[in-house]
Amino acid sequence: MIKLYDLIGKNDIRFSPYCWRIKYLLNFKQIPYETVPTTFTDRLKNPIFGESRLPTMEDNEMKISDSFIIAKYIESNYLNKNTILISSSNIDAVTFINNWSDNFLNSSILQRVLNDITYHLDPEDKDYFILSRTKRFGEEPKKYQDKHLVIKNNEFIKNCALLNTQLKDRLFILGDQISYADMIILGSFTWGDKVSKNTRIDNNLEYLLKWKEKIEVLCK
Ligand SMILES: N[C@@H](CCC(=O)N[C@@H](CS)C(=O)NCC(=O)O)C(=O)O
Repeated sequence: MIKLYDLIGKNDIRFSPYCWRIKYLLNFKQIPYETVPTTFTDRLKNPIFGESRLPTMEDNEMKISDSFIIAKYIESNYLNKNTILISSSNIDAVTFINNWSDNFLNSSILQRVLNDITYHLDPEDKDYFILSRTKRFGEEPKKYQDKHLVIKNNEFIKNCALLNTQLKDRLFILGDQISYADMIILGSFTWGDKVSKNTRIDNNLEYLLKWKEKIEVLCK
């Protein structure tokens, strides 16, 4: 059975957007899997990871990392299940959404939740997270989040508005068929929802809200 190393925090909270993408894909395709709860510092201590991050997956003696590589592996090795979510006809669009989410949507979420994540970590992980993120962003998570929270028309609001416009005329992110792009974006919103109240979608964005509700059911 597929084994998925899944990032956890305090009280077994699962909050990695990249791990959620894969769990949503596996759930949708009804492929059985088990998760291996893994904290930030478990990953650092366990030599099976090396430079690999979470999610990391083991299947048939193979170890694969990076959510997009994992998703493509699942798509080509579990062909017989349900709909095709990544195909030769949508791969460029899905790749664009993967890059856009990693570079724009996720950073706009991080601006609003970086410090809130620390409340969901056990002491050892919390120390590691604060230290590594302070190094990455050049200031402590609390300062970083506080600074971004006061921005009125911020990046998160703009990204949500863009997604709402995209969903006005189509059922799913890439048209009238569900694709892996839907799982990528839902994974990002799930991350925000799990750790904070700062990434609630505005009630005016009805298309985005309806889409989110629908995909959550389909990927349960
Ligand atoms: N591009 C990678 C990103 C994976 C990633 O950054 N995962 C985070 C968890 S959300 C991680 O493992 N971080 C380890 C760390 O910060 O020490 C993917 O799509 O899987």
